[in-house]
Amino acid sequence: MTRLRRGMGLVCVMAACGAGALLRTGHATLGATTPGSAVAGTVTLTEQAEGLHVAIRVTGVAAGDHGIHIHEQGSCAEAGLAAGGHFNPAQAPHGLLPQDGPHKAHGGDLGNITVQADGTGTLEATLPGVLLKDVTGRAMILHEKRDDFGQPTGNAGGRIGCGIIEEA
Ligand SMILES: [Cu+2]
Repeated sequence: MTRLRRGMGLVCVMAACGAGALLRTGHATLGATTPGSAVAGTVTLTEQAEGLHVAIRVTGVAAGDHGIHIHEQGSCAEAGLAAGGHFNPAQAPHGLLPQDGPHKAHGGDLGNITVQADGTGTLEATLPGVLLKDVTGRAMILHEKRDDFGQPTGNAGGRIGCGIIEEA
């Protein structure tokens, strides 16, 4: 029986099935934090055995690397400042979670998304030790500048895009 259930779960991964599936999925729609900005994006989150898989696509963003993190609060007000600091349940230093692991990075440390000359960019990353319920209702923040992984939050500057993570 256990084998059968595992097998069905795997099928769901391939078919990306929705309600009733073993996998939980969530999403966020990123919008600009300031009037007149064309920043937009979509985020899809999928719980997997290795962690929370996050797929991000942005448009209308200046070319180059931009820090992107899950922040503590679920608000995009005040040009994104109301989202507060990084989601950091382990009180860890700032880092790159997929590479550094949960003891050496914040739960929301996704690093950078690279934006092309046409203003689009994509990022796929898996956050080990993070469940969808941990981040549901929190804000995904896209920054003005590159995350240089300096302490305490990577010096990524202003918050140009923001969206609240919801369970799908
Ligand atoms: Cu941030």
